[in-house]
Amino acid sequence: MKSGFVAIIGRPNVGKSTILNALINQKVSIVTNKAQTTRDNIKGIYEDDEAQIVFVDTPGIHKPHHELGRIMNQSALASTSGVEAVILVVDVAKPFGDGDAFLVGELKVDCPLIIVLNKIDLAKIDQVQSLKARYRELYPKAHIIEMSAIRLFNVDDLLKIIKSHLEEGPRYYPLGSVSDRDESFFIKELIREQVLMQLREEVPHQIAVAVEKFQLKSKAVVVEALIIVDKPSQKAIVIGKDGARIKAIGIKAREALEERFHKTAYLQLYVAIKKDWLNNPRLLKEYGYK
Ligand SMILES: Nc1nc2c(ncn2[C@@H]2O[C@H](COP(=O)(O)OP(=O)(O)OP(=O)(O)O)[C@@H](O)[C@H]2O)c(=O)[nH]1
Ligand SMILES: [Mg+2]
Repeated sequence: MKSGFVAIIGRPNVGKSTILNALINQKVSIVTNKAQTTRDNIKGIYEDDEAQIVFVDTPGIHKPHHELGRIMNQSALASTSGVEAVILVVDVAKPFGDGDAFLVGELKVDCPLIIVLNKIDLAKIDQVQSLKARYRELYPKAHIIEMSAIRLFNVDDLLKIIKSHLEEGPRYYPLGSVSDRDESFFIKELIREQVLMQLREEVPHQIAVAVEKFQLKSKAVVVEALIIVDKPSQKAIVIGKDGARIKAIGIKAREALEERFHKTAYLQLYVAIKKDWLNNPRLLKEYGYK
């Protein structure tokens, strides 16, 4: 069989995680309308009769403002070495800007590059054409493909292009594997996804989730988790008036747990303040960000 690793990189919010989930037809990576949703390199494993492809979803590359941001950029950029191909995802509905130039400057690719112009459902034809011309000039040898990940448009074509660059190789993960991450990682991410979706503006970026307890029983899943914030004002925002917001987060997160485990979920959420955790190496490590 053919096999190999493929990194998915790009600016925040362009649809990298949506593409990964579409490629492997499973929800491995959380998706929200907020930039910087993904914080870790997350592997999603695709397998069919011909090939096993290990996709690596990565955090959006951006100008960092804290240590966590620097770690996120580093892991995204590091994912491009030692892989069989790199997918660079671009939001085709946005004009080429400083953030794109920053990424192009940071990016060094020494393997086949596939540029995905995503969100064509939102773009006008001339937007697509001018962005395509720009990337064609920047990367003359790259494949350029238009896509709407949300509508699953051209996902199969992307797979075909990737397979054309793979060689015979071992099965890196056992048959049936979906990801390299364990259940407590997915629980943390499902809760963080709900926090991100319920909060606006700057606060979501300054939140971490730590799973304190996780028990899988025959008919139930029991979870206790901490929502970690950076300052007291954020704690008040997460809790909301009369506890309304944390209650809403809890309800949605519990539903997500029930959907994932097909069991009744019992979820307790607490909020803790850890001042400046985004710049504290010890706390970053404790919350799983190396
Ligand atoms: N209209 C449209 N929206 C899309 C498409 N693909 C993704 N989105 C939306 O774009 C937003 C960001 O998607 P993500 O997959 O989280 O983007 P990402 O690149 O992983 O973002 P980060 O993890 O923050 O770097 C979500 O609201 C998606 O639903 C698409 O093809 N069309
Ligand atoms: Mg993402």
